[in-house]
Amino acid sequence: MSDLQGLIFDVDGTLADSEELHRTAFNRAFSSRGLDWRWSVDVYKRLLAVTGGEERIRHYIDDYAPVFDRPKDLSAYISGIHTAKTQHYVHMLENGQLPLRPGVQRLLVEARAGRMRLAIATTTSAENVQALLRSNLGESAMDWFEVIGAGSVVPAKKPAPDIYQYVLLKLDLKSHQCIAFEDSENGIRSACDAGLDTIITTNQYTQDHNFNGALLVVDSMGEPDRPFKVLQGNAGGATFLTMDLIKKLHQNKCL
Ligand code: XBP
Ligand code: MG
Repeated sequence: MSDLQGLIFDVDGTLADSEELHRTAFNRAFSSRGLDWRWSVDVYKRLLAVTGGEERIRHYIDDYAPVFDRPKDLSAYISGIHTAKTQHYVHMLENGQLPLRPGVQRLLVEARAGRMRLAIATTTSAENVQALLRSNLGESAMDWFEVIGAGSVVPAKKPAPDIYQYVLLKLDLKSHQCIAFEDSENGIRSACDAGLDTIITTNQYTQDHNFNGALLVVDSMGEPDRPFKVLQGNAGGATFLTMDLIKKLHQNKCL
C-alpha cells in the first residue's frame, strides 16, 4: 500500500510552459531600460542553466560581457531590471497569455478529490505563482496548495535541495511520503537531493536534459484525448498521468 500523501509541483515548465513568456518579459525590461540586450531562444536556453531571474541577469553580464557602464551598485541595478521584468510577466499572465500545460488542471482536481496534499516548490517568485494560478484556476486556487515555496524563501535556489526541504518541513511530511513533478535537470537534482522521487514532463527547453533517476519521463501529463509520450520509465500502458498511475509508480519504487 503506497504511503503517498503529498504532491509537490515545480512551476516553470511543469505547471505551465512559461519560459517563452519569461524570455519576452526579460527582453521588454531590457528595452524599457534602454539596454540593447536581446535574449534569443538559443541564448536563453543556455542561460536557463542558472536559476533565478536576478542570478540569470548577473550571469549574462558576467559571462556574455555586454559592454555597458556598470553602475556602482550593480546588485540594485539588476534588482531594478528584474522588478520591471516581473511586472511585464505578471501583466501578460493577467491578460491570460499563459495556459496550464495539458493534464495539469485535471490531475490537480483528481488529487484534491483523493485528499492528496498539494504544494509548490519553485525558483520563481510567489507573485508569479499567484498570477499564474489566479489567471487559470481563479482566486480559490490559492488555497489548493498548502505550501507555496518560492524564490528567495531559501538561501540556495535549485539545483540545491533547499526549496524541497523547506516544503517538506512546512508540510511536516517525509520525502518518501511525497512525489515531485519537475521539468528540468536543475529541478530533478533539487528534488532527488531532497530525497524525493520525481516525475518529469519535458518541454522545448529541457527535452535534452539528463533525467537519470526519474520515476517516469513523459512529454506532458497527457489527457484522455491527448496521450503523453513516454520518454523514460514504464507507464504500464497508461496514456495520461492519473493518481492511480502515480500511486503505482510510487508503490513500485518503495518495494
Ligand atoms: C524556473 C526559474 C525561474 C524562471 C524565471 O523556475 O529558474 O528563474 O526562469 O522566473 P522553476 P524569475 O523552479 O519554477 O522551474 O525571473 O521570477 O526567477
Ligand atoms: Mg521548472
